[in-house]
Amino acid sequence: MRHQPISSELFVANRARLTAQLLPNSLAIVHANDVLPTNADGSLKIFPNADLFYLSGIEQEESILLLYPDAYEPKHREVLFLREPTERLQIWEGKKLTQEAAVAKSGIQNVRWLSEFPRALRDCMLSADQAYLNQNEHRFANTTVETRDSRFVKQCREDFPLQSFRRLAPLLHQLRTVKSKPELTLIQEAIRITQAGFDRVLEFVKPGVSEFEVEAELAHEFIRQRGAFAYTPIIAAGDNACGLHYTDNDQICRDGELLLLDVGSNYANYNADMTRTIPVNGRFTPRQREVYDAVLRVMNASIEGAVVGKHYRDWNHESQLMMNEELLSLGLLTKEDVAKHTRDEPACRKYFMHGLGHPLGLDVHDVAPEDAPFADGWVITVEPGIYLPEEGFAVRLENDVLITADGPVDLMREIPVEAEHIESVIADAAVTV
Ligand SMILES: [Mn+2]
Repeated sequence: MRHQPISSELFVANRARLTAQLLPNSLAIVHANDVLPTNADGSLKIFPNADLFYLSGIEQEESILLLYPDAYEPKHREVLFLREPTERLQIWEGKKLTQEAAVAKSGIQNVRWLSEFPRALRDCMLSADQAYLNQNEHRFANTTVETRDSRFVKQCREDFPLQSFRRLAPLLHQLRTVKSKPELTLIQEAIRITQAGFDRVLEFVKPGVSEFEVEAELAHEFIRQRGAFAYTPIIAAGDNACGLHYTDNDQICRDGELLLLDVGSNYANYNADMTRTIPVNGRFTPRQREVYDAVLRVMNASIEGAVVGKHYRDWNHESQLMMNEELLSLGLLTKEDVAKHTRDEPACRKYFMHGLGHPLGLDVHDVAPEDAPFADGWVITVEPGIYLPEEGFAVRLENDVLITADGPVDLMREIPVEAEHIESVIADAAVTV
């Protein structure tokens, strides 16, 4: 992996936090993600399983983590099972983790080969009172394709029909939402790399460049800094920005247009998620500027409003009320429209149709406990937007924010966002060239 080594203390601490939540005499098992097939004999690069990484720092395919803190046999208390790095495997697939390397990465002392897993599983299943099994329980997850974890659940139900199974995901959601110091350091590194990519785009963009050339600038900067795209970037000029999930990035950026960039770098599996909207020729038109400033005011006020104890739905609703007022000033809504506003039918929905933000971490749309209020240590995105297909542009701005007991901390406060600041950086870049 390209990222710098991470101290195993992070993963040791994460396992301690999880095992403290398990019922007595419980087993918990987490699997790596599948390497997904493409066409013919092709496959995608593995996308590390966030839960396995969180608990072990292991990113290698087919790995299995078994936790049984109350096991009678000390060797069963914490075990990592890996593919055996045979000579043949290393010739065809490259270097794989040795037992020593896996111990150093994870802090788990007992690292075994996969061939020993079935026997260990049977031993543990027959002495544990219950087994916590994992599955993707993100509310909006696409579950069409079965994961290794979900196939394992089926197998366990067949092989151990009288065992009592419990859901691991709610415990992991609760733990993963609250970021520890080392995790924040990794998120901040992802943000720093994202900022470097954006700086590069500010120097690069001018009328006539294509969206994919902008994407290439970002890719260059992210990869050279040990990062990678956290998600397929949205590089959308003009009215392309009005399609919320536009990722073709195949059009030309024209004079007078705005360019919306929804991009973030990933670093060591932690993600940044940023949106900026910049003028292709370096100057906002008066109309673009008034819409821009409206979105910026809503973002700044929403960052201020991201406080401990607030529920997402209320925070989101507050942003809609602010947006109603902005849209009224912009002549996009009438007083009658605003008077009809309800939580279910927000007046601003025609121009601001998506949610205000989401938790961020090992997943871009990170897991979080259902219906819990914001708490100290959460990292969320704040991303209001106004979409005007009739006028051929959209503005969305997005910063990542750490919620603390002392108030919100804008983790992207150093990335240019004021319209005048953006204009001056682009102007300076033009002079230097
Ligand atoms: Mn986002």
